[in-house]
Amino acid sequence: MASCGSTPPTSTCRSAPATRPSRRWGRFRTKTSCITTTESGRSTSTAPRRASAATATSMWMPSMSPDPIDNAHRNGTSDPKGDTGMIFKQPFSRRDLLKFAGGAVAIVGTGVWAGNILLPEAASAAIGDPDLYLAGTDGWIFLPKTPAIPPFHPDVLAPDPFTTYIFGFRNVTGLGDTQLTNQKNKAQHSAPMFWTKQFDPAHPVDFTVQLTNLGLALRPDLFDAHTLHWHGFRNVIPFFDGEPSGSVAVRTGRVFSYVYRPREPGTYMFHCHVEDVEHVQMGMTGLVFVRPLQDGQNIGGHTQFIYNDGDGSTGFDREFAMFLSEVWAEAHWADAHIQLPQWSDYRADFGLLNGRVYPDTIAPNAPIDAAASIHALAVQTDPVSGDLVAPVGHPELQYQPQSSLVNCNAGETVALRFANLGFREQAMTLAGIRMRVVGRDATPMRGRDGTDTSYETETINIGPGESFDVVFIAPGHTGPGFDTYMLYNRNYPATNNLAPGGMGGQATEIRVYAPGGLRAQAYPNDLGV
Ligand SMILES: [Cu+2]
Repeated sequence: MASCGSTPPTSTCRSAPATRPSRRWGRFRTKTSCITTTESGRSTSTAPRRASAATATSMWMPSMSPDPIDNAHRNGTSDPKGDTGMIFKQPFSRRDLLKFAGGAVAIVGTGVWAGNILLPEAASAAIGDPDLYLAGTDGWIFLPKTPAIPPFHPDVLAPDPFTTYIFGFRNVTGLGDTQLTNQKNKAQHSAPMFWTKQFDPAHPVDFTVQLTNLGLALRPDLFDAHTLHWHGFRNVIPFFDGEPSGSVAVRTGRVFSYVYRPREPGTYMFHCHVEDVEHVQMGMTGLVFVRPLQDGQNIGGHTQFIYNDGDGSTGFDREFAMFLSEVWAEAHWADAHIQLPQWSDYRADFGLLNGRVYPDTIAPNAPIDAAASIHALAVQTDPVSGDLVAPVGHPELQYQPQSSLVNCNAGETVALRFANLGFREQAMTLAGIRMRVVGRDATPMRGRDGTDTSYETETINIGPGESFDVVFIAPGHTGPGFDTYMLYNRNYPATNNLAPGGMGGQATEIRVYAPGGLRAQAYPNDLGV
C-alpha cells in the first residue's frame, strides 16, 4: 500500500508553512505524542462488551485544561516547546480523551481548522460505546506437524493439538470481564476480520474499536504494548494511527478506544505496530475493509459494491476476504522459548490464507453468530468461558476460525478482497477463471478523468502491505455436485507446507454450484450452505 503512515496527501500537518493554525496543530501533535508514555486506564465495566454497555475508562494525561483547544492556546504562547504538559499529571476521563483526540469532533466542530486542511463538518453524535471490542494476547495455533523442523516445529511447549506459538487478537465483543480475562493465551490467527461503512458527513457516526491488552501468558517478562494500526488508512491526525512513537500504545492490562472516520472505501489490513516486525510475524495482523456509501442502491443489478463506482462495475453477489500471512517457525519458537531470532535470516516456512494452510483453508468457518456479525466475523463462543468454538470436526483449528473456501452459484459475481501482510511478494492465481482487478490499495481502478483502468488477469502479484479488490463471474455449472477451481500461490515455497510435491499453504478452492444451489450470504466469507 502506498503509505504506512497516516498523513493523507492533502494534509498539511507535516509540511505546511507555519500558519497560525498549523503551529497550533504542531503543538497538538507534541501533546499527543506525550501521551504515548502515559497509560490508558483499565476498564471498570462489569457489563458485557455490547453497544449498550457503559465502559468507564480513565486515563492519566499531561496537565491541561479539559478543553484541548484552550490548552493549545496557552501552550502556544507560554510554552514555546510545548512540553510543560509533561510535568504535572491529573486524572483525565475517557470522555475527555475522546473530546481531546477524537477529535476531529470537537476541533472541527468549533471551526478552529476551518479553511485549513479539514472541510467543515457537523459535530458527531455524543461519544457512544465501541462498535467492536478487540483484545491482544498470545496463544497457540495448528500447522501441519510433518515434516518437522527440529527443534522449532512443532514446538514441544505447544499444548495438544497445537504446534505454534503466536501473538494475536481476539474479538471480545459481548464478553463479560471474567470471560474477557479468560481469553489470555487464546489469541487467534489471522486476526478477526472486521469492516465498517464509509463515513457519511450527512449522518456522522464514528466507528470505534476498543482494544484491551491482556498480556502474554507464556512471556510475562515481555510486557509489550499493543496497538491497532490500519495500514494505508488515511487518518486526519495520527492520534489513532497506532504507530506507537506518534500515537497511543496500549500497555498490558490497559484499554484504549480508537475512533475512525473512514473516508475511502476498499480493502485494508491492520496490525499491531509495536515491535511490528515481530508482532506482525507472530500473528497480530488481519484484514479490514470499508463499505462504500453507494451500498444499498440498486445499480447495475447489484446492491453491494466495493467502491462508489456509479455504474455497478464493482458490484457483487458474494464477497470473500483472503488475508495472506506467513509463519517463520523459528521466530515463533524463539518467542516461546525466550530466545531472539536473527530476523535477517527470515524465511517463510508456511504461507497462510486467513490464518490456515491448505487443505485446512477449505475447512468451514468456525460456527459464526450471523446476527452479531455486524462489524466483524463473530465466531460463536463458549457461553461460560467465552472461548472460541472450534470449526466442526476441526478442534485443531479452534484459534484459526476463518475459512478461505469460496462457494458461489453459477453466474454470480464474486468479490475477492486480498491483502498481504507477509514479508514476501506472492502471486495468487485463479486457474480457469478470469479475475477483474477493480481496486488496489483501497483505490478504485479509475484514472483522474474517470477512465476505467480495471483489467482482467489470472494472477495478481501482491507485495507486503498491498491489497487488491477483484471480481469474477462464476462460470456455468457442469456438475454433478460442485465444480472446483483452484486459487493458489504460484510461489511454490508458499504452497507446499514444506512437504515435497504436496499442495498446501496459500491455496484454496472456488466451488461453483448450480444456480440457486446456495442461499445468499449472511456475512463475508459465508459459505452459504
Ligand atoms: Cu503487539
